[in-house]
Amino acid sequence: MSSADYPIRPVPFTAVRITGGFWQKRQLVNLTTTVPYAIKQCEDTGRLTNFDLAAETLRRRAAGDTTFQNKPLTIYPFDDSDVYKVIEGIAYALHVKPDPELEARLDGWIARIVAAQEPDGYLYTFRTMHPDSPVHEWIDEKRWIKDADLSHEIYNLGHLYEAGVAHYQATGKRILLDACLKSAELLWRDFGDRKLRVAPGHQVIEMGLAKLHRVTGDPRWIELAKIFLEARGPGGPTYSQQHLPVTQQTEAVGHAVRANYMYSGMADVAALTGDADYVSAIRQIWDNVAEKKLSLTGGVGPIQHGEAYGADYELPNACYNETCAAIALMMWNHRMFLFTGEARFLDVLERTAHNGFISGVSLSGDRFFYPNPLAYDGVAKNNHDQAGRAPWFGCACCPPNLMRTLASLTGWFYAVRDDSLYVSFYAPNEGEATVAGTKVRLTQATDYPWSGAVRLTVSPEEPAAFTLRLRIPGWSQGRPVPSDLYTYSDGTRCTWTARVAGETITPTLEHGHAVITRTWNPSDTVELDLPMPVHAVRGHPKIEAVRGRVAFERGPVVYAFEDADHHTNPEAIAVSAATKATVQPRPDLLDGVVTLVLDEADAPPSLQPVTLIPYATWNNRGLAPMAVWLKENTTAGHS
Ligand code: FUB
Ligand code: ZN
Repeated sequence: MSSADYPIRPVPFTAVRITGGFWQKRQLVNLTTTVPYAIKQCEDTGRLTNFDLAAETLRRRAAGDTTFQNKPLTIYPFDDSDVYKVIEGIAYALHVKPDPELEARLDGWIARIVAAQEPDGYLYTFRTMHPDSPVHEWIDEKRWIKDADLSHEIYNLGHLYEAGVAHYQATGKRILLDACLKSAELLWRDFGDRKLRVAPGHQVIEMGLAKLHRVTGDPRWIELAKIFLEARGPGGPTYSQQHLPVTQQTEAVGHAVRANYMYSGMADVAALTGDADYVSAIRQIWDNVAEKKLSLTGGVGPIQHGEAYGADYELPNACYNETCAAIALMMWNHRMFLFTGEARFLDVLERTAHNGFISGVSLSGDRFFYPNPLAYDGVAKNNHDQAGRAPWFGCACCPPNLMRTLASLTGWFYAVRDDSLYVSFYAPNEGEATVAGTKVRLTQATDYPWSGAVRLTVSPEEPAAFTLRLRIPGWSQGRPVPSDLYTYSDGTRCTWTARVAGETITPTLEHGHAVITRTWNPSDTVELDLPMPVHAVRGHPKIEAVRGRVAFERGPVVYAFEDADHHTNPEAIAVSAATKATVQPRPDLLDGVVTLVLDEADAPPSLQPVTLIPYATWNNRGLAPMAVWLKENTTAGHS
């Protein structure tokens, strides 16, 4: 087990249970619908059978049938990774709630995967089932050679390692973890001496190796992650972040999922090895994203061609913003927080989580968005050739990624450093952390994100002195994002308040956290009140797509106009930033949301009242035009 790691340690997701509200609904649908649905999709589409086909080729050839080979049932050489992500998600689900039937099903899957592994540890169904010649143009005659390009051999392994570690931690069973270690030994033999230099064309192996390192304590795995990072640049494709050595990269460029996975992997390697150069590079890149490349919804990677980050301020509304890119951005931001203790990283994470991430799955849990645009015309087949939320995709990276993230998101809620306990995320939950040697039970009662009133009960086993660090979200201090990329039109800061054991306190703010140091007694309460007015938001003048437009948000939730409410295209209306907005809870709508009703005097009577819904819930009522950024009516004289 590794002792060097992030200075701030997250309280594991297994120690925190959501007890109600926004995330409980989503997590429940994830467990009861998305998990079985994703299992069925992996089985029905042939993703799992690909492993059987690879195993069959191995068996038949070993038995002397030297020309036998199979063809894959699916399109992409990275389809193995969907199975691994689903396993990881199921493992997280099992951790939270044991389910012998599900575990047995997983055992069956894992046996099929292990049977497809070649004797030397190589695991990649598309080559193993069809070894005499490449069965796909992305694959070379030889192993690894085209990984720098598109073979995804090493990418698949990154997801395998994440799954293997999760499965081991959830069940105590070593079978998948052992397959991972056998595969990692092969990587070590092939790459460990640096003679073969391949920069993985799609990152994620770095995070997978960091997890293998943490669980085994074997220093080779983190060394390998470093070897893969150091193989990058100069002169390679920007698309896959091979244009420069990683420590010289200063801007977020290229394919957004690849990029954000790489920045997360660099953070892990830095945490585990103390390599400060990685940290200074990803800090600069993060500044570039927060200042110039982040959608209001917390999505990134707006350019469809190359699924990529754009130029500075290139933030179109009909954007791509892949769900996986949002997930990878959250991973990266969480890691930045674990390094620094700065709440601004969590502010971005929170914005993405409540908007551009959770928009990726329908309220029913079985329909998905791959891109998450901020405007839609009601007809375009922009969701990988499908209009509206889709049942699945040929390239199905997003749904299983959503599923594993939702199953484990309580891992963001709390963190500990020495005698400090960080409260990072607000949602009804019960958790347990150890701070300065004392076990502390934590309970949050709140209706966040619909209300900013949070009642936190802090219950150490016995009276104990430690520091509570409560995140005071940027939005409650008049800053929608940690930069000037978006601003509130009224420029106001709200006055948040905190009370401890019934007494009002005025804690100091450090790195965006209210710091409360005292001797805590069992059942002490902290009441945090974060007022949640509705804000009209404007974009930086350099963002062409939002010039002359305004968006609305409340707390961490971004709102959208959807034609399903009005039967009018959002482009037909204009609203004033000064319009009075009424906050209207609608338990009957979209599984229970809070809507904003704009008292927009200049809208035609047929449009009154103008209702806005939380962006993440759009397209749950059929196809209809939608927009986050509405034309601004600057002539109306509203109060
Ligand atoms: O290349 C594997 C996955 O497919 C990427 O992460 C997604 O962006 C999609 O291209
Ligand atoms: Zn994806």
